[in-house]
Formats: sequence, C-alpha cells, structure tokens
Amino acid sequence: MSYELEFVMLKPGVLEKRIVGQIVQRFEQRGLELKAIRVCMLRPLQLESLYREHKDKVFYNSLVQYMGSSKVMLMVWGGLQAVAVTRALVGATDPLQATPGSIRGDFALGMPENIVHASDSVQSATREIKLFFKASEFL
Ligand code: FUP
Repeated sequence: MSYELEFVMLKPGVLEKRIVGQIVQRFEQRGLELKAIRVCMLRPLQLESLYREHKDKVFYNSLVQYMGSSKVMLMVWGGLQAVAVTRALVGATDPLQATPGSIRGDFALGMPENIVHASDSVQSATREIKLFFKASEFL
C-alpha cells in the first residue's frame, strides 16, 4: 500500500450551497490529510487541459461552460491509497447510479453538476495537481 496524493475539486455551486464543511468532513473522517486548498475561478486553458480526454464528447461544451461559471474549491488530499479511497467516497460519475452514503449519492442528482471532481488515477492526480497548484502551496 502506498501513500498517494489525490486532486479533488468542489464544483461550481457547492460553495454557494454552503455544504463545503459536510463534504470536507467526509475526507477528514476517513483519515485523509488535507495538503493544499484554494478557492478560485477556473481559466479556459485550465479547463481545456483538465477535460482534454472529453474534447470530442457531446457534453464537452456544456461541461466546460458549467465548470467556468462560478468559483470552485481545489484541494489535495494525501493518504494510503488516497485515489481509490477518494473515488469510493465520491461515488459513481452519474449521481443517479451513485450509492447512498457516497458524496454524489447524497448531494447530487445530475451531471455535470455532480458536486465533486476527483482524479481517476495517480498519474492524473499528479498532472492535475501540477496544473492547479504551485509547489509553494504545499506545506
Ligand atoms: P469522473 O472521473 O467521475 O469525474 O467522470 P468523467 O471523467 O467520466 O467525467 C467528467 C465530467 O463529465 C463529470 F464531471 C461529469 C461530466 N459528464 C457529463 O456531463 N455527461 C456525461 O454523459 C458524462 C460525464
């Protein structure tokens, strides 16, 4: 078992709904460690890079438009198997398929407004962390 870093983003609307505390609590409760955190608006070039594998999908334009529509919260969580642990905490991409008890299963009904983004592998997490954080933002 290896110590991993996972990139997590709370999507537009989550700060406005004032449910940040409830979501962060699930990561802390599970034993993950908050390594970096920032609130910002995503820039078009960052969105293009984040969702490059979806560029040809029918939902791409609405996804990018939504993701740039309001502020987001960026976080890096660390822990043993942090990527798999986080993906299980977050639940299935489509909230209608997400099990109750997962974040999407408890807080969301649709896409792309599925509350949270989490990198799907250690390689994606490394790339996405570099895309959004400077080394000086880590303690
Ligand atoms: P995930 O890794 O669970 O965030 O899911 P994906 O990388 O497969 O999807 C990226 C984003 O596209 C998700 F936030 C939801 C959105 N999406 C849609 O809006 N419609 C779809 O049919 C599939 C995904």
